[in-house]
Amino acid sequence: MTVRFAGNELKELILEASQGEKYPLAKLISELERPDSFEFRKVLFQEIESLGFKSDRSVTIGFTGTPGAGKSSLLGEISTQFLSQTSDKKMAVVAIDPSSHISGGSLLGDRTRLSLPVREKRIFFRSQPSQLELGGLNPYTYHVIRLLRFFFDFIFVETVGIGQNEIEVSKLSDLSFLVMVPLGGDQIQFMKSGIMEVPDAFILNKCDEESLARASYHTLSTTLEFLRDISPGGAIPPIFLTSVKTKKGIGELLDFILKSNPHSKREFEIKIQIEKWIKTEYGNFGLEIARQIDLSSKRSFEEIESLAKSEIQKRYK
Ligand SMILES: Nc1nc2c(ncn2[C@@H]2O[C@H](COP(=O)(O)OP(=O)(O)OP(=O)(O)O)[C@@H](O)[C@H]2O)c(=O)[nH]1
Ligand SMILES: [Mg+2]
Repeated sequence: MTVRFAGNELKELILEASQGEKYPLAKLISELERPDSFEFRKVLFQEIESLGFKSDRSVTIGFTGTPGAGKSSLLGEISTQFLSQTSDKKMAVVAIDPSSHISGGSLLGDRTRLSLPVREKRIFFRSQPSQLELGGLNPYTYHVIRLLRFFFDFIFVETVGIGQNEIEVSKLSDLSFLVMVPLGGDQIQFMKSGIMEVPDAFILNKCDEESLARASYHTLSTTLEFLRDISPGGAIPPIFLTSVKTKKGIGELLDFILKSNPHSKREFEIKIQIEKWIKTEYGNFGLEIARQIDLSSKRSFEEIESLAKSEIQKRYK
């Protein structure tokens, strides 16, 4: 990669982005979304760390669910309440959009049903076209999230889907929600079949009506009873009943998120993401080799990436 940023330009972009300036942040993200971002990533993350930014206290929150369950609407309402309930916290939303075309680096996720002041520095939106099948995580999502973690206290990742996608998002989330609507019989069947990784919490959205809400809550919590036998401590995940229409339950949901102190999965995260990248790039053959190398999570993603790459290429010859 040629050097895209001369002199102090990168440092200035980082400092401006850290202040919540949207254009510099969008510019950094666009660089991370290039297929050949390796050199840039190396320089970027080194520079950020040398400037003293830390990312370990940021919380990543996955919002997954069936199309149209109201994920974007919920995140819109959460954003609004976030601004009034907190004074010094910052949040970002990354929406992985299965259907829209490339939004040309738009500053506001265009499908987030939201109109917040563009100048609001405590909130940042980004929509990423999914380059895989329906709702699949974008290959660059992980690096974008890594960057955002240095600047935002909370990062919400919205993806469509249930099953595999839900699992993909939960791999990089500290806290994952499954958003459903009342009487989603298919979804409940799906859960029963045990394929799905259990999210940290459920949201039943569109609970505009009390009776429907109660019935659905009952169905879902009964379905989840089986978890008592298999989960540590016999706990079942919390279920939030929300309505964007009546604003019901959203305050409680936000409260839960703000107070959450999730058990970080970061130590496994790099390994998981490295293996995912190797599998895409080199298939099972690469994976086998990579598993023999000491990919200690103490190193940065880029260091492990380049080590794995050279080992795999050596063995290919
Ligand atoms: N009645 C009612 N409608 C809602 C509620 N939340 C969202 N909607 C509506 O449901 C539709 C889909 O909402 P979105 O927020 O786009 O849903 P989504 O899950 O982000 O959809 P995709 O990103 O396409 O998967 C919109 O027409 C919303 O206005 C709610 O609580 N009650
Ligand atoms: Mg949406």
